[in-house]
Amino acid sequence: MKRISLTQYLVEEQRLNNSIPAELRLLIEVVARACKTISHAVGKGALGEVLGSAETENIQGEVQKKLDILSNEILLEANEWGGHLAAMASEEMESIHLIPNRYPKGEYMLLFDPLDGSSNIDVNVSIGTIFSVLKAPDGMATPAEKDFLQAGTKQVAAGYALYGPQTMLVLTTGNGVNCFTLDREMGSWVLTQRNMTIPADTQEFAINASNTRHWYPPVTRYVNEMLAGSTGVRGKNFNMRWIASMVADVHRILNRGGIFMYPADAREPDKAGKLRLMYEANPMSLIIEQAGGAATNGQQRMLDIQPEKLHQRVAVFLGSKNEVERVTAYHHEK
Ligand code: AHM
Ligand code: MG
Repeated sequence: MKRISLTQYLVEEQRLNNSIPAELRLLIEVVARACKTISHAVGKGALGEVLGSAETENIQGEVQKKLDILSNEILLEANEWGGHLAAMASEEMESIHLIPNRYPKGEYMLLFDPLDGSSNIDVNVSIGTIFSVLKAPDGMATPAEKDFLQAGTKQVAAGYALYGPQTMLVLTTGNGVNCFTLDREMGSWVLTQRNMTIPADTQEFAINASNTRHWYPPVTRYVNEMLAGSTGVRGKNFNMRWIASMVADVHRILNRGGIFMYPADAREPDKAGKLRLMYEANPMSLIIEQAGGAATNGQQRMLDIQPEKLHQRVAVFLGSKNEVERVTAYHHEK
């Protein structure tokens, strides 16, 4: 196999399609390098004394793990000095992070969930980093939270690193989805899958079924129809998978199709689900759409939602197109 590194891929993409300006290329390489560092820390586990709780709470009121904080610091430090960013925002930080005065500023803004799948950190199950890249609005002076509140369609790049049996980086710059595998001995990202595509139909779904009693009727109907299998209205059997790491669930769907759901439910009617629009739903939705899938909040296309708050939550339905369209249609029926 001829090995194509992440750097070679980005340079060629820039030459061929002019889709990756030099600053964006630097940004992606810096994020990818930070993910290597996080992967190393995750891989050490107890040997690196990085497991367990940090006994602090993040803005969402969730107890942070040591690795959540470490991953956040790794991404902040890696991205401060390159001159490619105007500001950063993280699921783990209440307010946006400005680039220190001593460094030059760039035109991009980076958002990330430094380590997604927190409940899996201490049990050696796959976890990941999710990131999204926006452009600073024209004429922006000092970046403020409102400058980040751009619809998902405005993302110029999005990706995730998956820390599983292999460490992978899945990336889109709006021109398809490509996957790189970390060669741990060489320390380099190698292109291993080009133009990932999601089949439009599937017989696999992912949802946390322990919340069944809280679901709203469209979700209950949709899941019950799948559970009825070949004797029900769907006329076929469905399989279920739930890893509780969005990165790992999305990665499976990118590879063999499926639908991922984290609906809003009646537990906390004021909260639109668990997942965050800016750090989780939007970057994943761009990747899914770029691979031919679909993503909605049950009502509308995810990427069209105008964010109102940095840490906004959203219901998520994403994956194989025909299934996402079906469950979205159920929400529209009276
Ligand atoms: P986190 O950002 O605190 O890790 O939460 C997000 C994760 C997703 O990766 C995953 O899909 C979901 O939470 C799992 O939730 P649950 O524990 O309710 O099944
Ligand atoms: Mg998360």
